[in-house]
Amino acid sequence: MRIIDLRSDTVTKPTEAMREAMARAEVGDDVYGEDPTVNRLQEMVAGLLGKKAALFVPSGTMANQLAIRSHAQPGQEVIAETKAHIVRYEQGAAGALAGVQLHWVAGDRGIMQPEQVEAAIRPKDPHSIQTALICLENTHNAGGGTIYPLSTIERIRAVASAHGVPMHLDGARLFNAVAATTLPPAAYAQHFETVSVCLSKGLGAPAGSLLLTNDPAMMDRARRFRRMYGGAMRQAGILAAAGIYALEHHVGRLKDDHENAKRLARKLQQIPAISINPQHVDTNIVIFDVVGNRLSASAIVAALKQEGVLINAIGVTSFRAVTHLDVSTKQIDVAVEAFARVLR
Ligand code: TLP
Repeated sequence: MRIIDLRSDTVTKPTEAMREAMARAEVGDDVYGEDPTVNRLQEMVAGLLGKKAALFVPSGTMANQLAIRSHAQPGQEVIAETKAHIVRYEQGAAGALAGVQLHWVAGDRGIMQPEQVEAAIRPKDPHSIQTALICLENTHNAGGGTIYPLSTIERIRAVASAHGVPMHLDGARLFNAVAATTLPPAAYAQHFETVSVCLSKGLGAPAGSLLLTNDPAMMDRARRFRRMYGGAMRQAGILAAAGIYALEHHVGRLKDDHENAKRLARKLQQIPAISINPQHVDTNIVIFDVVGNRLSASAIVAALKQEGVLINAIGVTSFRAVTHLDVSTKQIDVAVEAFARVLR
């Protein structure tokens, strides 16, 4: 049985052509700044996002955490949406490693409004904790792959600038937003002092993320914290080559994943036990609920696994399915048949 793995777009495996690019990569010691392939990737991504500099790091979590550590002082506060990856899935690193407190703001499918952000910024009085950073996530993972409207970002930026607070974008899936809107990545990135992007989600590279900024002092701090956090690698060009290959070959095809996600959502809606609004599927993430079924979420996940379909439960009745380059349209249809059998 061929497994249809919809748990995440992180499960993709490097293609033969990507592996060849990795095998051929010219390498050097990146701690000395001497890996030509890492340098090429950094320049390429900086150019795409319209930033002066990029830093290659092992993971999206590290890119976000370097941003938080480099922007904020211990004892300060960072604003993030309640379901943000930084809040939910980074093992409390902002508190544990940067010594900051996260201030959650509940968005609508992950999207915060400027008025909410403004209300969360602390007054500059001597009693109050100080706001060091505002973090946005685009697309928003737990919100359901939601695209941040550019106009909302612009209005949040205006609030941030009025209060002198910098902004960080968790752009792990920024290229999904780019593929869906056809806006250039720089149109989003220009509003943020720092941006992280991942190569190992829908782009299909085995590992690697980048942190971007225009500010040389910020880049210097991030580079030092990368070393402190154990993320300074040596002949990392092997990984960077996969990233370059992914950016050259896998950005355009992200819209296929979005089509597959919409198809999955429309078909799941036909199953009586499933509650889903296909209109809420902006990109490659499909979040839905199973209502009134005798099976628990973990029992449903286990039953689907028996049928060769892997998904994640993300709540008592909620599930997440993610489309990616290792799942075909045909497999979406096969997966829906498995859902129908399990939830009959
Ligand atoms: N997300 C993973 C899990 O950690 C939940 C997934 O399967 O979606 N920002 C966002 C928005 C993310 O979705 C992720 C990974 C990260 C950051 C972290 O990237 P990595 O896994 O490279 O540390």
